[in-house]
Amino acid sequence: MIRLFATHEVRPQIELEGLWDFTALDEPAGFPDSFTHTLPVPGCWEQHPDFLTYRGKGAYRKKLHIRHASKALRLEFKGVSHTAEAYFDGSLVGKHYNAYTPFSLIVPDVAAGEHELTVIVDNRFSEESALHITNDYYTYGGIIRPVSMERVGFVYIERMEFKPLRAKEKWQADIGMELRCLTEHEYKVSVKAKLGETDIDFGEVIVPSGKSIWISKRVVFPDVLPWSSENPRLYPLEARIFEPGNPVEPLDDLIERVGFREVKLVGRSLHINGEPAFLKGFNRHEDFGVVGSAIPFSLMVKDVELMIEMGANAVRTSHYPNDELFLDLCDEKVLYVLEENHARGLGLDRMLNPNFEKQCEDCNREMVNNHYNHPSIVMWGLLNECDSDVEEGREIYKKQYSQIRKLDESRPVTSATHKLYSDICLDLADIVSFNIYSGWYLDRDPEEHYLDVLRWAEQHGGKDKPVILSEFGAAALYGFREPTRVKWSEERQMDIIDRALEAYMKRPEVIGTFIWQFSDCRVSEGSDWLLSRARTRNNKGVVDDFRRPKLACEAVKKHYLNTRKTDSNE
Ligand code: ADA
Repeated sequence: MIRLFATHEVRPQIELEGLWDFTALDEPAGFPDSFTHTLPVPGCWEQHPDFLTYRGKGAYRKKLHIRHASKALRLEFKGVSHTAEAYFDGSLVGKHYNAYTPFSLIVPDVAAGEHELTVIVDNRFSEESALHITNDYYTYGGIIRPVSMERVGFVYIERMEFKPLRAKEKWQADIGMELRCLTEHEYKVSVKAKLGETDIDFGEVIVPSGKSIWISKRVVFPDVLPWSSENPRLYPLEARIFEPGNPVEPLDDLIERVGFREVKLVGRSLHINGEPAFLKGFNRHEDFGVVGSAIPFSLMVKDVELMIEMGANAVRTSHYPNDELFLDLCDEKVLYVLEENHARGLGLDRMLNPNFEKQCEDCNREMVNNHYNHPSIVMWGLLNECDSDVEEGREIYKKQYSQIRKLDESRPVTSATHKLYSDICLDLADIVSFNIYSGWYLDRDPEEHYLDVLRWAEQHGGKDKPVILSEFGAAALYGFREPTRVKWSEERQMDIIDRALEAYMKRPEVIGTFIWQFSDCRVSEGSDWLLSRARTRNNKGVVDDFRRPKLACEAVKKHYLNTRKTDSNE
């Protein structure tokens, strides 16, 4: 399943889901001529008994029977982990780096008949890869998210952006659209859209040969309902293009699903549609027992239901952009999302890797452009726990804040720091976010520790800014219960989370708490994590990797269900 709604009625689209041929590739890897296995797409190759810990290259192949010749096929990959080279009938058609962002490719002039799509996937760590490194989560291998194949013509709609604007209880929106032309000649089209009962006419537009153009329009919507926690009203926004003079047969379409909601920081409060909101959140990795990062929809629903059952209303996509299906679900169920770019714990040596800047820029752009329309996303996060305490680091933070703000001026931007007494980037953020492990790595009471950190932050760029506790928590091994309540026991984890929530949630400047973490996750096997990560898992989940609840769930419920209203801190 690609999305929770159909994105096209006009453009033919099919999902290339199912069993694909697969073979592991040895170095030096040429183009594969034979295949040894079949593997599911979407899926991680670690699901197969022969590849449980395989780190290397692998080739996936899908035979395609194409009924109608087309000007172009548009292939969209929602996530390939972590590097992809795509070949159509043996010719390279595109490359992409980063497991967690979507990318699309155009294959021109495709004849009817039999064809072959081959994707060479690489999940190795090397100097080429600045973001995927051995880490406190696992970089799985494979085509981990859906792939779709679409037939497009001379001109098509690449994407749409919907920015709702609330003016005196009335709603307007800026609607933008990218049109692409694939012919040698410019192409004139008339562009129309519809949202609810409102028809929107963009008029006639000339799309220059071989190029993209961006068109936009501000539209007033007198009778729409806002997207809110009580009623998460979502509207299809349907755009179509036509040959001028032929308003009956559309050439192409794109459907987005949007909601009317506005995010604002007012002093030290977060306002959603004018109401103060408090984010009662979890950090969540895309990792689930045997399926790894290729989480099927039913298990995404399970995660969302479990979080909501504990009283949560927010999730931080630590530490990378998430599958759009999960974001669709957050739109429907109202889990506010702090969506994070992909860069966890990278020190200056990594940040100065020659590929770092480009790989981050691509990730930021792909994240914001692809996820712009989700009302559930209420803020962007960048560079979790990178080197924000040195001048070279600060330059990088500055660039990324400015890039994200240029791409989207409608959401606040933050960055989770653990440089609690040395960060020099707090002034750049809209919200100050601390990762703070009082009671676990540091034997300090959370309230006293937090107040100390806050005092320091106030004098070092964070004055008068709202605060998020972006990570706090403790590890516990599922089933290890101990009257002594020692570290690693479920009891100690519960105590630490209980005390932390008690300390943080009452603070007036705190607009959100994100427990580290929702579920246990697999980590890289390596010396860095050998001693602190029993079972090669990060065990700080309040549920384990198969979602069995630990005692800490009760502490979460105590605070998230009973203190502060569902989403308001008034
Ligand atoms: C950091 C980091 C997380 C995780 C956590 C921990 O704050 O951002 O990814 O590694 O520490 O468990 O120690």
